[in-house]
Amino acid sequence: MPSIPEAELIRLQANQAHVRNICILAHVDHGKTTLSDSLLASNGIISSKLAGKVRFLDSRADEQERGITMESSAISLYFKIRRRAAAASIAAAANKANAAAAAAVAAGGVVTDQSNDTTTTAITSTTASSTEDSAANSGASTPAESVAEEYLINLIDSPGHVDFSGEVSTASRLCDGALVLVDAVEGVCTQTHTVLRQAWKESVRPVLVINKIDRLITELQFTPLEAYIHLNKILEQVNAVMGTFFSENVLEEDYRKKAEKKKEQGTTESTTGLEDTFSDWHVETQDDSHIYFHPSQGNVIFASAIDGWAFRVDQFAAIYAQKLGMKEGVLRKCLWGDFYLDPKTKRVIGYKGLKGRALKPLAIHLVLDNVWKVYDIVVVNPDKEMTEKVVKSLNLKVLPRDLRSKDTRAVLTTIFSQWLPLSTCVLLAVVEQLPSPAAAQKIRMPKMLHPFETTAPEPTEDWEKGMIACDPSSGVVAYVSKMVSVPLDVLPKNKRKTLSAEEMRERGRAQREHLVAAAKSAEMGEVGVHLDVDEVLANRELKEAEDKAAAEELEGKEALIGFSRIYSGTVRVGQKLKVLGPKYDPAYPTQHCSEVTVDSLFMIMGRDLIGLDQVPAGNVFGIGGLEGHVLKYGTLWSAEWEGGQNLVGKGLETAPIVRVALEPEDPSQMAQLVRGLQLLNQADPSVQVLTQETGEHVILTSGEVHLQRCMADLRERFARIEISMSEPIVPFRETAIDAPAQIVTSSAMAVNEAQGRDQVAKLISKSETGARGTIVATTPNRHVRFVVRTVPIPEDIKKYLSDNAEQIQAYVEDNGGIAKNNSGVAVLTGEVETGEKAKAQKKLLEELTPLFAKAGEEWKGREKDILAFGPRRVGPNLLINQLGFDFSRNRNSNNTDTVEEGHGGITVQDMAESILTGFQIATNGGPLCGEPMLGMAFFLQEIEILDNSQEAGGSGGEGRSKMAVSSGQVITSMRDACRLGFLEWSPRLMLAMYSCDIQTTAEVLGKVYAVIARRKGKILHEEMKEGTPFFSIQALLPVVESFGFSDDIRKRTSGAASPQLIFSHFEVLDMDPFWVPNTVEELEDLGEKADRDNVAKKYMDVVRKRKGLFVEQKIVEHAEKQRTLRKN
Ligand SMILES: Nc1nc2c(ncn2[C@@H]2O[C@H](COP(=O)(O)OP(=O)(O)OP(=O)(O)O)[C@@H](O)[C@H]2O)c(=O)[nH]1
Ligand SMILES: [Mg+2]
Repeated sequence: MPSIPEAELIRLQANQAHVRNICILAHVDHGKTTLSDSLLASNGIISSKLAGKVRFLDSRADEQERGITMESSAISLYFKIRRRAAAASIAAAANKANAAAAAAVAAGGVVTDQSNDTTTTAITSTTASSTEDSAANSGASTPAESVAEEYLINLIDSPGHVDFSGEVSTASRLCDGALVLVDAVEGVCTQTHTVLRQAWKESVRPVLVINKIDRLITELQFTPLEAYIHLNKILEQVNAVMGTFFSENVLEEDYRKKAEKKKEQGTTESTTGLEDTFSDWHVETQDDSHIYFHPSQGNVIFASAIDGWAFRVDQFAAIYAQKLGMKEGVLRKCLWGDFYLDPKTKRVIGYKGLKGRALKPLAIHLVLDNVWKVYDIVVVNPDKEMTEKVVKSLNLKVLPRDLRSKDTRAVLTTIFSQWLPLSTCVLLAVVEQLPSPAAAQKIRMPKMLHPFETTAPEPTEDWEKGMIACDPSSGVVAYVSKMVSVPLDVLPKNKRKTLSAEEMRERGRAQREHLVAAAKSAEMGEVGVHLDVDEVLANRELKEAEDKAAAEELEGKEALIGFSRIYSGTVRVGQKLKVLGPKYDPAYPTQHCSEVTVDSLFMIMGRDLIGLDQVPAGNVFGIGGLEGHVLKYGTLWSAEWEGGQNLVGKGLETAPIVRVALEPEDPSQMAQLVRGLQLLNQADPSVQVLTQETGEHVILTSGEVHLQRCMADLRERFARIEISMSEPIVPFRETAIDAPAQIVTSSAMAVNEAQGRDQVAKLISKSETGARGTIVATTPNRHVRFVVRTVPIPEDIKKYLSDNAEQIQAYVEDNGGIAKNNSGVAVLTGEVETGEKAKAQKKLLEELTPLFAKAGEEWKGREKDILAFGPRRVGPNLLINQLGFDFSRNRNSNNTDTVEEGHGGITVQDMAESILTGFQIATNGGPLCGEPMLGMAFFLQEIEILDNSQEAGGSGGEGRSKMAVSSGQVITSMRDACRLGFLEWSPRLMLAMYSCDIQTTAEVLGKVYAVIARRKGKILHEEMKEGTPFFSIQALLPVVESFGFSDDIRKRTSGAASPQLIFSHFEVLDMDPFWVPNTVEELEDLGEKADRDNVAKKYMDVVRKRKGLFVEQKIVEHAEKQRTLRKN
């Protein structure tokens, strides 16, 4: 099949109604890349024989090697349909109405029924010769009554592995429609949920593809009836997921409406019960039928990507309608569900009409039986004669040589590629079911621009109108969702032009003539320029060498291309545009905003790029010249328009949890590493690149596979040097629980003392009279004394704080207020000026109040005294003011009466900032191993300025310098007091946990369990997948134990199981890291330090060692051979 000329594709970009931007989404390994292969083959990009085998879009070596996609790739495809004129007009009308029911035109419009009932189950041709999708036929004469329609389909293949979920969000942001694949055997998996949710959030319309149907036939050996039941179950599962999104939405909207109404009515009025019933009733009546998948709606495709076939049931409706004497539209509705063919009356009957007869549903009778039959005679019980008969009856043109092939799978592919070609079915569904950019933007844009409004206001601004109308003549608005790094030699301007065969022949001829002429002139001794053959050859070599050198220079260099979607206007090369960064805020139009000149534009064709001069609204494209302006994503805005709007959305990125420190093997190559890291940071939205205080370069990745890909990228593309990598650093949290007091304080103190603070420890000591966790601290200069009590936060509040970091952030971040308030400390009830912050504060207080009230007397009402959250001002630890006076007010404010004056004119309020800093430092690194604390509250109970300070008194100036000294000392004292208070309780480590989903067969179940148990995982849930021999297991696994886990499982189960790991939460490891054996038995069993058994201690020591902290351990220096006493 010849490939499509570039010019055709470029021409189609401008025809908006005929453009579709789609992505393929699914759980890992459900067949996305294999499916896209068939689509590429239809455009002649790869040979159709190789489709499904090469996985062309997995262009990286590691992708091919591992068999999973790691980066999304885009490609533009051409699709041509020829419809009957009448059908085409229906289609146009349907398109206009944007009705999903556009399926009315399906392939059937022109299908000729050429079936002869030679086999028992009638196999009928739905050959799509009439809906040809290739350019091969584009030149052929078209029948007078048919109309050709051409489409441009911009397709993005996304990865399914959970480590790369970030790529799914970028892909769905750019697209209007999605093909959501589900493996017919595995059914709905975790990532299927995730991608469906992402599509829902982005208002991307999905089409469901149930892939790998062949596995039901050949692997599970289902009968068509069993398969029908199984497929229905999958449909139910997917629809159930869609249903939850819908009801969530409705409830949310309902809540919002109610809130708005309340506001209107004034806050004093409370809503009556009547309204509630009204809204409940309202929920029930919302029509949600449009969101579900059903084969009769045309939004479900059944496919086997590997065997290259796919169908929607309406293809069969077209054929059988005539045969059964029914209207096509009616039959289409009956081809899936409880509909049967009454053999006597030849009429379609419902379930009631069965009257106890055992008839097959139409879906089996007319659809599945046919597919099963072909598999049966070709692969399962090969029967050459029958195959030939069937091929003939289907009127397929298969060469006898192909039919006789020993490779039954190849025969199968050949038959199916003509009977139910995958690309035609899928592309047709895309064209009919998924919206054009203009239709999609009408719905998506208002949601994107006003995510919090129930009904978006009428557009008033030009840019709003342009975006909603997808107007190519308006100003430019585009969104860059990702920076892709491409080798420089791929750029069209650097590509050595590939010559066509004709050009090459022409060139050869010219050169030969030249040589002959030169030889002749030399012979004849003509005067003039003497050109000898050697010289010509030498010239040529020189030229080639130059070319080669130029190519070599480009080799290995990378350029960054913005992967973008244009919503409005037409972007042109050389145009000037504004770039709005992700932090851009229309309120501050000059910040995070810069200007760029468009350097180049591209159509992305997998690993190739086609240079463009302009791109009109509604297309996905690549853009050059953004390097240095866009880091990971950004918005492009017409330079003529004032202001702008930030289009950056919320992604799916999994929290980056795996952290490694990197350094070049050769220290002199540090600069390359830094440059490489910069590139990596830009090219991958989910990686975080940091430089730690220690100067170490650290990357944070979302999982092990992601880490390996980043390392491969760094080594081979971005830095191109050898890099050594530290052991992965896994985060822990430190917390304390209220267990009976242990005799551990001595050991805990040992840690403190070892840190060289024994002297301080005397100044900071346990209060003799106070409750558990109360610490009295005095600064070394004995100027300030304070009492702080540490208490573990009750479970409910802790959960709230951990889950609502965003809310807290909204309160703290917008908090210019805190800085303005001179002392820097503001209680949660403090006055705040700005709207957003006030809202966040109100919400926080509202939600915390009942939780605090429930937590007991000690907590009740304390939410109003929260001075700070920590660490980093947003964490799940609290500093609470229990002083009984306002600690936050500074002396300049009016209520001086509460201010306690100390000596030298220094007040306790002057120390507020230091107390706060001490608290932040302590919560950022606890006493166990310097990891952040989680769930600790610190009650500041007393603070005073002492008059017995050694250098007390003095004038104001002296006082100020003393204050500087004291504030420094207060910071360290506060930090140590918090840490010591923490140790007064029963300290525990918290482990980062992965939630882990594994699908496996019963035979290897035992092995999977063994691996999980050895790595200290916990099985949460185990379930047999109904109707299949598969088990699905859910487990929790500590991240520290997870390295090599996937490989381990794969190896032990010979590849039968592969886990998906997603970071879930931090969990308390209920084991005292300071526990040492006390009884004689324990000592005998576990040794003096029990380091074999105390896992918590082991983890703690590893971290301490890494951080260079003191580790209590015995080193045997002069070991002698041991003798066992008992033997002597
Ligand atoms: N039996 C069968 N196997 C299939 C089918 N489609 C794909 N496969 C196989 O499933 C495996 C995964 O296919 P891919 O296309 O790489 O899956 P993917 O969804 O792109 O995977 P990721 O991109 O890593 O998420 C490959 O071994 C394919 O050969 C199918 O229709 N039937
Ligand atoms: Mg893939």
